Amino acid sequence: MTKGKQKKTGETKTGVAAIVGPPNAGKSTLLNALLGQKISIVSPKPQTTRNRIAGILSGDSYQVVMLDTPGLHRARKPLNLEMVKTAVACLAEVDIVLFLVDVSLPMPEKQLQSIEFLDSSTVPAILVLNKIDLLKKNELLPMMEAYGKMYPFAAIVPVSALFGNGTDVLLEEILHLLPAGPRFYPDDIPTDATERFIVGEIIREKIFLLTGQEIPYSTAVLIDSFSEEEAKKLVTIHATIVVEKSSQKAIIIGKKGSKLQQIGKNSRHDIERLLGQRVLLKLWVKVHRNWTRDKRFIRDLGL
Ligand SMILES: Nc1nc2c(ncn2[C@@H]2O[C@H](COP(=O)(O)OP(=O)(O)OP(=O)(O)O)[C@@H](O)[C@H]2O)c(=O)[nH]1
Ligand SMILES: [Mg+2]
Repeated sequence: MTKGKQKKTGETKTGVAAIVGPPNAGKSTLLNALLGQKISIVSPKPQTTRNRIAGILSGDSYQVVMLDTPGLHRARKPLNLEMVKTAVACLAEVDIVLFLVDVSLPMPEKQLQSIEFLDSSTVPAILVLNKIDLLKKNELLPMMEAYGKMYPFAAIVPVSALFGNGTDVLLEEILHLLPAGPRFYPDDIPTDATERFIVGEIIREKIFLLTGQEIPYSTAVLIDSFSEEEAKKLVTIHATIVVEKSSQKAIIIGKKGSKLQQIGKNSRHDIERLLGQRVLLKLWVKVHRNWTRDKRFIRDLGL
């Protein structure tokens, strides 16, 4: 669906679409489903995505740059404020907004709150009702009607990002709203993110999946070095997991280093798949006291 050579004739629809919405709605899962490949990390915990991540969707007659964004929420901590700022900034620089909600939640306060963010946007918005696999059939129509009353959406599209249902209809609706224009990227590039960045994200994802409570939210990953030895077909990566206090460092390391080993093993598996090469991954854990409040450090993380 997403791949194909550029036609010599005929017009190409191009533009930029932002996927925005409350935390945990499935924005990153949708980006991966549209691309047919995983570039953005996913976890069952909210506030997994921290940066703007671009996926490039190329087909015979279109090229759409899709921006995955951090979840819109009422933030207080500097890290979270920067995350929300990143998402809101995307609203201003795109041609289309895909506003994604989780239909398995009863239209709660949080989803309504984040619809308010659309008031600052002047571009057409498509409402994407995600996780329809969790809904009974007769529940969908009333939900579409209720959401439809909240904002003048250009279209409402039910999908299951997890199972890839409805994503073809969504793409049609997006193309319907896009103008003809020149391509921004070669067709075979799925993202503008660097391998280095994605490697850091993979490690962060494993921490989200393997640790609880505040640990994932107190963790950042820095790639210290990334060196390829072509002769050995081996990539050696050194990375530092940054936490906010020493008690968190002990948790990440685990009994006799078991937790850190598990994080390393699961990360390496995914990184090898990403790079198509063997990987030697060395992880360190470092305390940077209260880094989630350190604006300069947050900026260094690319936010
Ligand atoms: N059942 C079901 N689960 C889904 C679907 N889409 C996403 N999920 C799950 O929802 C959870 C959150 O998915 P993410 O893609 O990380 O959500 P997100 O909106 O990017 O979250 P943040 O980055 O934290 O804002 C994960 O456990 C996904 O597997 C879906 O269509 N159906
Ligand atoms: Mg995400």
